[in-house]
Amino acid sequence: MISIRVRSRVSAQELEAKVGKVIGDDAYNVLLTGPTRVYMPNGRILAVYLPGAMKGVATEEHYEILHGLRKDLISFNRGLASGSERVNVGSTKRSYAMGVSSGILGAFDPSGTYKYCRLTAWTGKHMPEWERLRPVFGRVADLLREHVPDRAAVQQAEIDKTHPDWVIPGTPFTTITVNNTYPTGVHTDKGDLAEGFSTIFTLRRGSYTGGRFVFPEYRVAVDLADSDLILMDAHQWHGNTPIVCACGERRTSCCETCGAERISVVSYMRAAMTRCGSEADETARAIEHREKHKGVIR
Ligand SMILES: O=C(O)CCC(=O)C(=O)O
Repeated sequence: MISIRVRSRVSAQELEAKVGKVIGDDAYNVLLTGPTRVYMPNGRILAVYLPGAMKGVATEEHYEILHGLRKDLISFNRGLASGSERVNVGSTKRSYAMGVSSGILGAFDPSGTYKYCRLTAWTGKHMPEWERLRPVFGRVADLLREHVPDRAAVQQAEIDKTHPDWVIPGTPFTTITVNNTYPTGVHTDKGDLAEGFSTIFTLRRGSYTGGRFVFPEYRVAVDLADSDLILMDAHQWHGNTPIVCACGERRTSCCETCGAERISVVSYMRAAMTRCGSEADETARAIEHREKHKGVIR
């Protein structure tokens, strides 16, 4: 494994022009092609790239489950990461980003109309599939502990304060985001543990170009191949280049014609999960909230 330390970052002005946008290949000049540790100018770790690390771990069975999510889980809440402008719908105060195939599995803290901690709807409805996926996250966790032990330990300390009902057993993760074949606009992740570390592995099918994962502030990129893993500081700006499938089309979903598909699986800890009670406590809180607002909320 080689280590590199980037010496400079782009100006705030140059970066600002890229925020929320899908960036091109002109946004980087270093492309990682083998196992690499990347440090920021301040000496802190930016990322660890582990090519092929999930080979034989994330199997066809796991691919089928993750592939099956693509139509079930469309999110209008990815904000900057959707690579689109938010628009207001009708006279409501709510705004929505372009719908992208991005779903959340595992646990989530109170947000929006949900005033309680919960397992996401997909997780609750698909327990057998969720349990079959869990060993994959266990391997991601082992690699995080091996390669970024200090940040993994900080995250584990927060996990130890979190009720086990919300923790993926044997891991320092509470939550998983699964994206299918769309380039994220330049964004930083929100709600995950600042002092922890995030992880992304990819599963690829068919043939496409692009979808490169870029840290535009440091002009570093990587073309995550099938079963590659990157451990990364998700609080640094990151995004993808456009994805063009073998039919020649720019994709924001997997191509049903040529089969081009890029699934990215992000495993992390939601910082606010330490404040959740047990699942039973949170369910009681949800029922109480619903009773109080009968007819107003779902
Ligand atoms: O798909 C990728 O490469 C990036 C995913 C990502 O940044 C996200 O889900 O926040």
